[in-house]
Amino acid sequence: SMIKPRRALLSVSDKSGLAELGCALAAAGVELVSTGGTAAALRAAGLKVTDVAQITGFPEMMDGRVKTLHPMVHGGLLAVRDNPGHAAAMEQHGIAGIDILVVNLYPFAQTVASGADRDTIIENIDIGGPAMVRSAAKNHRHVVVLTDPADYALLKAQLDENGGTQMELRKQLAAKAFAATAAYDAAISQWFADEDAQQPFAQRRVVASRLVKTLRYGENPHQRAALYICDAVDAKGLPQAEQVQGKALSYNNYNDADAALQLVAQFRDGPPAVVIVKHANPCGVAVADTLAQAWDRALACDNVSAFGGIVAVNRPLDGETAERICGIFTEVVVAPGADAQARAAFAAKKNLRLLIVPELPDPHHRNLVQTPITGGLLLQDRDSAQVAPADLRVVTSRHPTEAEMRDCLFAWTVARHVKSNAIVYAKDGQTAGIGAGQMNRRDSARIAAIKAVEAAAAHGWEVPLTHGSAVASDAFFPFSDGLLAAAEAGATAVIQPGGSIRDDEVIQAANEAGLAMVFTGMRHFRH
Ligand code: 93A
Repeated sequence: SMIKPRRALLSVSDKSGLAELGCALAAAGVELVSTGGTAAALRAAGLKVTDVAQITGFPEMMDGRVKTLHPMVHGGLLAVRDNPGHAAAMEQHGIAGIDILVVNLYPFAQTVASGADRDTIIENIDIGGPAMVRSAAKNHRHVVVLTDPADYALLKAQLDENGGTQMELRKQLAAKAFAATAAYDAAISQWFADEDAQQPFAQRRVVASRLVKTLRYGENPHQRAALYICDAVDAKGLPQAEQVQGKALSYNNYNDADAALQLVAQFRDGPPAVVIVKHANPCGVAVADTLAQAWDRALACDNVSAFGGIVAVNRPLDGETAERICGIFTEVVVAPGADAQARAAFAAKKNLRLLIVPELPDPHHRNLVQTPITGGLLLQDRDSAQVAPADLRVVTSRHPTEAEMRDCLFAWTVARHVKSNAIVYAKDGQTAGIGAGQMNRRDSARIAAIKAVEAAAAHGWEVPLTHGSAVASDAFFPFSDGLLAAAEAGATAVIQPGGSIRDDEVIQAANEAGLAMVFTGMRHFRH
């Protein structure tokens, strides 16, 4: 499977590393064939080059649109060397094999990004380059294809070591080559879609991602799974995390860590905040003067559920907070930094996965989210919209106090990150009870209250945290029962979208219970 190369075709727009590679190939006795600009660059480096025109018998023509699109080139790339029919065709037509292809494409995306005019953009759609890349990659049993200057060193190393290329490398680079042409065509189709202003959404490229790694298993051990990173335009600018320590992240770890990260990002510009997530739902969220205090307050909400949880914080971790987090079994910690003491504290917990993000993502980032359904997928904008203070409408005779209003908004921020039906009680910047994922709103209100009562008993508090709290509901109360359940749990203020045909009944119930209630006009379902 080791192939000693005799001939290389080089045709690159990005000429970085080219002269060096050319020298290495020439030194290995490889004949260099090249297109106009690339040949000039190689000659400038003092190398002997055969023009591709000499091989095709045609000049590069039509402003370079037709340079390498020729059987003498593609025959040389595609011929199966040990196939007698192919060998005969090579013989008959005087086709010499091309063993190394070095191509990088016209810079289409960069041309679009530079604000170039339409004609220039069209001219930067590479045809001959991808065709050669695909030919060489298809025939990787015989040909090695380089599409990225970063890989030149790999080839040089193999030539130095073996005087030839190994199948393993050729296969790996072929896979990369097809990924490159796929991404290239995706960028072109995306540009056409973006041009069609009538239907920008419907034309989105949705499945555009790169395999990062396969995971041990999926949500359950019998499910296969892998991690992909989107290179969709929409995902650009989202920070990626670095794992500092701990076991490999599982499928559920990724999912939960993302839920925690997204929620803590809501507090990006606020005071120290801690989020504890279990099964993609928050089970404790708090802000405080210090991260350590915020941790205590987040944990107090539901320390039963916090066991084996995922923790996210909104500022670099200090040693004290890290020590406290280590006080309970925690699967993953996500933070925009951790100081030396924090790292030392976590180091004692071998399995704990510590993820450092360079910065918290913008909670208003307008990327797309997809949900698979049988035989297809649903695509929508991420729920990144934010209700403006001016859109809040007090609907009860009693107005919320300033403190109640703060609690309402805090609860509202958390509620949008809780699976529907979501009910969140909060007091003084601390969740007091979270009810998630129930099929009716009243049950979510009651479950959150029950948990708050249990937490109070566990901590020896006289009253649960829900007493004197604000309650947020991710969608309107269709009946007054959910609201009454919240009032019974001790809530004094309510925030919800409003918009039910029975709003009047719900408002009347709130007034009778002495509650202050605010309508947001915006719903935050999360299913
Ligand atoms: O216009 S093309 O699609 N037609 C071709 O036949 C062709 N062959 C190679 N562009 C073509 N190329 C591209 O030219 C390569 O992909 C590479 O990006 C570029 C190198 O041109 P030069 O060597 O003149 O700088």
